[in-house]
Amino acid sequence: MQRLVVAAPGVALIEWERIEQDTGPITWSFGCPTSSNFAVTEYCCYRGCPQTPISYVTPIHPERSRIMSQPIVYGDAISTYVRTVRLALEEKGVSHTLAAVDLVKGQHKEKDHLARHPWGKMPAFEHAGIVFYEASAILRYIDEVFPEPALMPSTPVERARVNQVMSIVDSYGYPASITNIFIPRVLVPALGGQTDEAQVDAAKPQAALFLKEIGRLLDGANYFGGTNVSLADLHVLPVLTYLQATPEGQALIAATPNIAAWMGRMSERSSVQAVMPAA
Ligand SMILES: N[C@@H](CCC(=O)N[C@@H](CS)C(=O)NCC(=O)O)C(=O)O
Repeated sequence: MQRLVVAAPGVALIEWERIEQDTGPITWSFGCPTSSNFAVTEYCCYRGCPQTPISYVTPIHPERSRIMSQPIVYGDAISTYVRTVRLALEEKGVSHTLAAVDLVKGQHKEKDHLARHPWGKMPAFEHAGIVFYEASAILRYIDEVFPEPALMPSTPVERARVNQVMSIVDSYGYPASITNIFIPRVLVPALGGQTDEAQVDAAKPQAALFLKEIGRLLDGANYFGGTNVSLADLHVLPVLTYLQATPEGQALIAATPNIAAWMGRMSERSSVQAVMPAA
């Protein structure tokens, strides 16, 4: 389904949903000021309902209509990377669809999802007919396409720090915290298996270094990018939330007071409450 915003003389913006995408007459459903829940063919509700030809209505710039298309996030609500992407959309005030791909059932390794993501990971992302994957690429795309509020800071030094923190999460923080501590400590037993203690023990120094480094990079600032929330904050939070659910993680976070305080600040955000209500 495509969305288009049109403006007509003397009429505020009207949002249209295109319900047929094939050739032939264009059929739209739309929220009409005088009548709702009906479809029209080549007519709109401008100047009375529903007899005005659609040609009376001028589409806004194509880029604007692209922006109005609603994104789809393919993944599982419990995935850290899915959460990061959904947090960015929430921060932007962009409504989206979560197309469920069940992580525990292994649906990310099935044909449908492999067609979106050949490595069988989540999330995959769709917007305005384009499908792609890799959370950092998705996050930067969201930040560019939906401009307000900016989720990257304005100076090169601050942006470098945001990019550095995101990369630290991907390269070192996620493997130590999630793959080698949270999953064996919490997920494996929840699914009836046994924790590999050697795996957890071996990961502890890496998780400690992760906490120490992001604590140093946050320093006394409110957020990783400085004054405002940035992509880095949205990248780190879901990982630390799961790490905190382990005894090892709790101890590490408690020993890094600026990170503990930052987690408290983040948990008050409406985006966080919407995407990860237990955080
Ligand atoms: N490099 C990927 C990593 C995504 C990733 O590792 N996602 C996890 C869920 S949080 C996943 O799909 N795990 C399933 C698996 O590894 O089989 C990205 O940035 O999007």
